[in-house]
Amino acid sequence: MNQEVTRIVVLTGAGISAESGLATFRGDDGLWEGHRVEDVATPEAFARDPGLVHQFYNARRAKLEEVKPNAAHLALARLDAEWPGELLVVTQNVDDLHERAGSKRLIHMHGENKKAWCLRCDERFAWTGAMGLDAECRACGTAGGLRPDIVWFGEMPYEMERIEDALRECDLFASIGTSGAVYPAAGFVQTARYCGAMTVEMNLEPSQGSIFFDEVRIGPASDVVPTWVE
Ligand code: BV8
Repeated sequence: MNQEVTRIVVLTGAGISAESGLATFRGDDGLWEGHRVEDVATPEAFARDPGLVHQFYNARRAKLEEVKPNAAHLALARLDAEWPGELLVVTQNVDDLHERAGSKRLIHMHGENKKAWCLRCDERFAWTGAMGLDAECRACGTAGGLRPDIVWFGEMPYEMERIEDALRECDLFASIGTSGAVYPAAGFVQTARYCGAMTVEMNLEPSQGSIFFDEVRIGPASDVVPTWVE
């Protein structure tokens, strides 16, 4: 990393967790039991069939117990520990691999699968096991009002003001393992670029937004990210 860079924003997507064994969304495994992600990751889907949506997230939450951070997560955690300037990792992922690798300066803009949100009392809290229709809220004690604390399609991502401030201020924006298919995350590179940042993309293949990047490094994240961090 050259020294005149001081403020870095890193966006990550499902591709950074692929080599840890977590499915991405839009590869050939982009369907889940015959359902398009967009069909099970919406408030309407949850209202229509909460059991199906719980099943979708329970399966992915259970998988988190079997996987661990890979070299790309660990490289970003090293950057977090050693980088003297500003750094913010914004992940679209709802897994906990960045924090397990040691990243501290981290935002989960699409929420976290290991958190529950009670629609009765609006409290959010850690949740590790399966979540069912009769799951009880730890805060208010009522049953049947829990959903995964995840941002679905049509819902506002978390901490957008803080993210947009960081994008306007940064002088280096890096995007890792995302197809550039989902907004507002897919538009971050344009904001950073417009505000004068250098931009680099690291991905297994060119994404929908590759044309907006000054530099594109193609390859698996566990190879490309540690090299970039060095
Ligand atoms: C909002 C949580 C407004 C659920 C997710 C038309 C045009 C523009 C926008 C829209 C539109 N119609 C609708 C919209 C808005 C919509 C959207 O963008 N839709 C898309 C489909 C067009 N966006 C929203 O609804 C967002 N909210 O706009 O709110 C608003 C405003 C005011 C008030 C209220 C509301 C909310 C979007 C969040 C949805 N939730 N996730 C869950 O995770 O289950 S999105 C979901 O997709 C995941 O978070 C995922 O991270 C994200 C993006 O996918 P990727 O991470 O990029 O994963 P993908 O599989 O696509 O790609 C993986 C990449 O990795 C590939 O490129 C692959 O090559 C690469 N890769 C694979 N292996 C490796 C690798 N790279 C490196 N190494 C490897 N080994």
